[in-house]
Parts: sequence; C-alpha cells; structure tokens
Amino acid sequence: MKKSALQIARATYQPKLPKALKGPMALQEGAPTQSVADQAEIQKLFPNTYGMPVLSFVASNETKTFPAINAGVILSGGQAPGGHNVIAGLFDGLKKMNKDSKLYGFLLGPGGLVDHKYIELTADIIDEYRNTGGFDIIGSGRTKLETKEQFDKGLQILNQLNIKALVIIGGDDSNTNACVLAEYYKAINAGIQVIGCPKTIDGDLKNEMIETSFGFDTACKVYSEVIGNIQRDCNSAKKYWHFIKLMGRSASHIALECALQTQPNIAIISEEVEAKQMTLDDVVNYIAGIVAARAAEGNNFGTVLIPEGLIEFIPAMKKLIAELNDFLAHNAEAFAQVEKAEQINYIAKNLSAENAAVYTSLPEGVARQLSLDRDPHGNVQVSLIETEKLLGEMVGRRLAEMKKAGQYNGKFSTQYHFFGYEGRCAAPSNFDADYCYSLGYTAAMLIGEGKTGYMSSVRNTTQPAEEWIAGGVPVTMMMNMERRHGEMKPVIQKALVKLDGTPFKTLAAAREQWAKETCYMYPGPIQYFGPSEVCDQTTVTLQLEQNGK
Ligand code: FBP
Repeated sequence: MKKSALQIARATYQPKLPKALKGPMALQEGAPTQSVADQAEIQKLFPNTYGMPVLSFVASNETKTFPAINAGVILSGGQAPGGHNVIAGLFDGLKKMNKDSKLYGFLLGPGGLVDHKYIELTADIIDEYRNTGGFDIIGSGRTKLETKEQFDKGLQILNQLNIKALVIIGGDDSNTNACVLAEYYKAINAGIQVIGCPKTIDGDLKNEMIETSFGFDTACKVYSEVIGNIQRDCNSAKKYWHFIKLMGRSASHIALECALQTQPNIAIISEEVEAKQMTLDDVVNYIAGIVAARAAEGNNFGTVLIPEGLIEFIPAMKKLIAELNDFLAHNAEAFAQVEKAEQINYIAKNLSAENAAVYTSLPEGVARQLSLDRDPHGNVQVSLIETEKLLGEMVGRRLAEMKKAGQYNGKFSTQYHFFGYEGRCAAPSNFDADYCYSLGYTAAMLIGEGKTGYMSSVRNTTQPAEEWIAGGVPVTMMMNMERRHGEMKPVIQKALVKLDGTPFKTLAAAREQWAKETCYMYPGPIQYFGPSEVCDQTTVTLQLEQNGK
C-alpha cells in the first residue's frame, strides 16, 4: 500500500522506554492495598484479587529466563491514539522474554473473544502498525464482557490456542470487566492471567497510580491545533462567534485541556455547572454577558468551548431527560402515531409542568433530538445532541432581548464545530507513542511475573521517559460501589474534573481576562521531529497536576 512521507519516516521511530525496562529487571512489591472506597464489599466480591500490592520494576543485574507463553490482546471501546504501540510494546516484551512466545489479537473488541474471531499477530503485521494511529490492526468494539457464559466461551478459545494471558486495552468499564474476568479465571483455576491497560481520549481513567489514560495527549493536541487555527481566523475576520463542542462523553478534561492550550474567550466546564446548580439559562446568560461585554469594546467575535457531556450535568436537563426516557419507553407506540408537526406539543402535554417548561424553551431541533434519538437501551444519545447549536441559538435569542432592553448593541453571527472523531485516530504524539509502548511492554513483564488482576502502570510521566516508573496497580484498588441500571456494582471510579485541582483553578484564574481581551494561543500541529520542548511536552493538565505548573 502506498504510504505518505511522514508514515514512512514515522515507522522507524523507536519509542523511548523507562530505564528499568531496558535491561534485566527485578520486581519490587509495595504494601497490600485497599480499594478507594467500600472496602468490605469489594473484598467480598474479589476474594482472589483483592489487596494485592502495587508493583514496580527496577533495574537489576540478575538475568532471568522465561518460558515461551501465548498471550491474547483485545482493544475495547472508542479508539484512542497509541493503541497500536501498546500492542507493539506487548509483542516486543513477550519476544524479549522468550522469542518463541506468541501473541493473538481478538477481532473487533471483546466480541472477538466470545465469538472466537482472532488472528496471530506476527512481526510483519506489528511492523506495519508501529507508531500509527487507529485500532485497525485488529479493530475495536463495545461488547461488554460481563456474563459467566461469555467468560466460559472465551476460556474455550483461550484453551484451544494455549493462551495463558489476556491483555485488555480499554477504559474504566472495560478494565472493571477485565478485573471481574481475572477474578473469575483465578477462582476456577483456569490458569489465565488478565492484565488491563488504561485507554480513553476522555482522560477520565486516572488516579494516584494511573497518571493519565493514553490517547488524551494526542487527541487534545489535535483539537487544540484546530481550535488555534479557528481563533486565528476569528481574530482575522472579527465577525463570528465560534461555538466548538469537544468530545468527552462525561468528564470535561478535554475541554479544560484544550482551553489551557488555546486560551479561548469562554470555556464551559460541566462539573462546575453541576456544582453551581446552574440552569441552562444561567449558562446562556453567562455566555451572552461575555458576548455583550466584548461587543461594547467593538469585538463582535470570539470562541466558546463546550464539553460534549454538558447537557447531562445541567440539573434541570438531567431531570427532563430522565422523565423523557421514562415517558417514551412506556408510550413508544402511541408516540409513533403522532404527526411530526404535533410531536413536540404531544410530549410537552405529557410531561410534568417543570420539565415541560424546560422542554418547550429549547430550540425545536434540539427538542426533536431529545425525543427521537434513543440508543438500544432507550437512553438519549447525548453525543448526538448539538449542544453547540443549542447554546448558540439560545444566546442569540437572549441577545435579541438584551438589544430591546438597550443592554447590547452588537452583531452576533455564529459558526458551529464538533471535534471528536478527528482526533481519536491521529498518529500518536511522541508522548503517547512512548507511553503506550511502555504500557504494552510493562504488561508483557507483568505476564512474565505471573500477575493477574493488574493494570499496567507507567508513572512519573512529566519527567523524561528514562525516569518513568513502570509497574502494575491492582485494579481492585481503584474500585468503589456505584449504582448502575438500578443495581449496586463494583466499578473503577471515574475521574471527573476536580474543581479544587490546579488545572481547573488555572483556568478559573485566567478566564476573566481571556473573556475580555483576546489572548488566543496557537499550539500548531503535533511535531514528531525537532527540539524536545516542541515535540515531547505532554498535556498542560498532567504538568499542572504533577508539578503544579
Ligand atoms: P471510550 O470511553 O470507550 O474510550 O470512548 C470515548 C468516546 O470517544 C467519547 O468521547 C465519545 O462520547 C464516545 O467515545 C463516542 O462513541 P462512538 O465511537 O461509539 O460513537
């Protein structure tokens, strides 16, 4: 297949590894661990994998020998830059321990394990995918691995291929399921180790031991590049307000990181909206106030960053969505008979007065999206809701009222953007290329040490890769009990934006100035070759979290 010049050059990049992983190494065990909350319940549910110590690899003079092993790998959930390097690192690590080891890839996500769809990943295949974006080497999928039947069907193929270890590359839910699988295989003495790897561009799988999920760095850099370009355009023509929605199903880490990289006029953070119990009108008034203040200075242009998950963090919208889900689930047939022109009225008549008022205040298009687009579980698919248009249109209406009242005298023209899929398969930045390769290599070493129920962990990531600390964190350590589909379940705690954390505080301290003045920053495209300060810097979020600056 024909390749671009960058593809060819990038294929030869050798990812950096932590010093401890470069030669012979020894494993250091820490003290026994506890789950972050609900210790008694989690311990009861995971009697075989609870309380294990945190592990770190350190350089050693002792050379060990390892038997050949067959391992399997699964990519789970949304794509994130660097997945191919996790697999390359895993492959190289397994081969380093014993050249006769083999790696199998299950196809199209966890479903591949259950349906027995797989390929053997040979050196030729791996070489094709080194340092590339995407998950296309084996594909990904969102099948949840959670039932005993699935685990047993998986075990059949693992036994058939003599696979002794399985690496699951996924987000919080996939790693939770990986841990349930590890516990199950241990309980039945299946002789299969299960290791997880932290993936998601959303950045919400992180804690004391997992500093960041892979892909967040690259995705934020791609979005920040285009936001910067839009800001240049915006500041050149000075005639548009750009409403930019950014991916991130729930947490606002991506919006926050992009704001820190580009200094837009406005950045909405869902976690703050929820904490302050803001209504949709409050958010609209906040934006309209800034638009009017800039207009008073003659600046009828600006940029607004909006996190994808915002709608569900607005308490009134959350209530409305809950009632709508319920109503539509119980009245699907009757609703299907209603004429299109009548649908909004019909729904409004059947909602509680409070929710009907919110519903009818929405622009027609959004009201329709809320009532029509359901996923297979009957839930609104928030990512399909054009929150950027919702806010833009509502701000437009508010400004018209302000104009009548003599509080605003400007022009308001909008442009709308949604950045998500553009960044999920980008070629990994140097940080993600190195981080992912190290995560995969570490997973191989954990397999070599016979571990199960661990997540591969690489820490100290704001320092040069040489100084990174590779090891494993027991997945049970990150768990707590949460209500899911009406039942209490053990899950890895999702990391939302902390309002008392340095990244948010940094935004909060600067945003008034960014709103009033035009302080845009232009990060430019990801650089793979050149000075280290240009090519190897990780996210502002990680630097602020780890170093406070
Ligand atoms: P993961 O949590 O599986 O990594 O996926 C994250 C994400 O990219 C979200 O940001 C987004 O809301 C969602 O996936 C989109 O899902 P899909 O690819 O199924 O449209």
